[in-house]
Amino acid sequence: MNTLNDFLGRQPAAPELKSVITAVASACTGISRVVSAGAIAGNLGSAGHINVQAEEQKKLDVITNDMLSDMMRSCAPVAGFASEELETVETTGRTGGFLVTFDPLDGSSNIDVNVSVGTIFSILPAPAGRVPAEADFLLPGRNQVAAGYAIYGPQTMLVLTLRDGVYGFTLSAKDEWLLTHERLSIPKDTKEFAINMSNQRHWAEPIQRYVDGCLKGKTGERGKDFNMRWIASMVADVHRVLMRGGIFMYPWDKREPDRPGKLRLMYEGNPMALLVEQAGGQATDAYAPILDVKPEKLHQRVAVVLGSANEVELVRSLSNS
Ligand code: P6P
Repeated sequence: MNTLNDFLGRQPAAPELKSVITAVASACTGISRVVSAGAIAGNLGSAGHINVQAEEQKKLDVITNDMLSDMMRSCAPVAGFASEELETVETTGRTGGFLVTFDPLDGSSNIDVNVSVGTIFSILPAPAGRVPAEADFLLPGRNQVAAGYAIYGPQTMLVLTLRDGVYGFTLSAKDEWLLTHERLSIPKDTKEFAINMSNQRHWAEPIQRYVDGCLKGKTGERGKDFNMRWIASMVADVHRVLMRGGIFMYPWDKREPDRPGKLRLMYEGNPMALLVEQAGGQATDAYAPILDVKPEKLHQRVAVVLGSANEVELVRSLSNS
């Protein structure tokens, strides 16, 4: 079977980009082993402090952030990186090459109950000839040169795009990433929606209407029954959408009206939006493509409605009407 190395060897991308992807994949191999060791290695539970997101950090949030950060520091084409777990960007002193943003362990609230979690990453061009500043990271998602995630589930998989389709690699017992999924494609229609229903009373009216239509199923205007899923790990929910279609939503809600949504643009919304668009789906903030959002802050949040194109388009038309 083809390895990630074989695959990258066939891509017309710059060797420097390929080495960044190889470095991220290598870190994810290590993270997979650390995550699966769980309680045996004493890695579960709280790290005992609050991160920049005002969320309680798990031990594995810290461990995995350190693993990825160390890997980025030692990867020559990386000029700087940003993490969900770090208040601001870190520069490597090198110039040119690439900027990497990542969520080292997405869904970590699921760790202690052994539910799939993942690492999400986004790769952007670095400014030429100078050490990057935080402002250099604030590029719209359309500027990403590559993006992907690792999902630590029954299999550990790496799902990756270099802007020419979406490819899946499965981690072997010999720590090789084997190409197992070529050109993932999201069906245009679906009968499966993913949203945290406990927030229903807080959503904007168009989202209420859309979900209500799904719940009414055959008895309502949709004329077909729907299924619902909510894993509460974005990586796992989006992976399911990439594998079999569906619509994933984390919309704005009125509990924090000044906050666009819960998920973060730079290392959750943008990389997932690139993957979904590359797989023939749509990814919006309910109104417009996520990839067109101009970032203002490193840790800014974004509403997310992504997946099967026709379903996302329906939400978008309801929201814009
Ligand atoms: P809720 C995990 O904490 C996360 O950031 C995403 O991975 C996931 O989709 C979402 O939050 C789950 O949020 O409010 O349902 O727990």
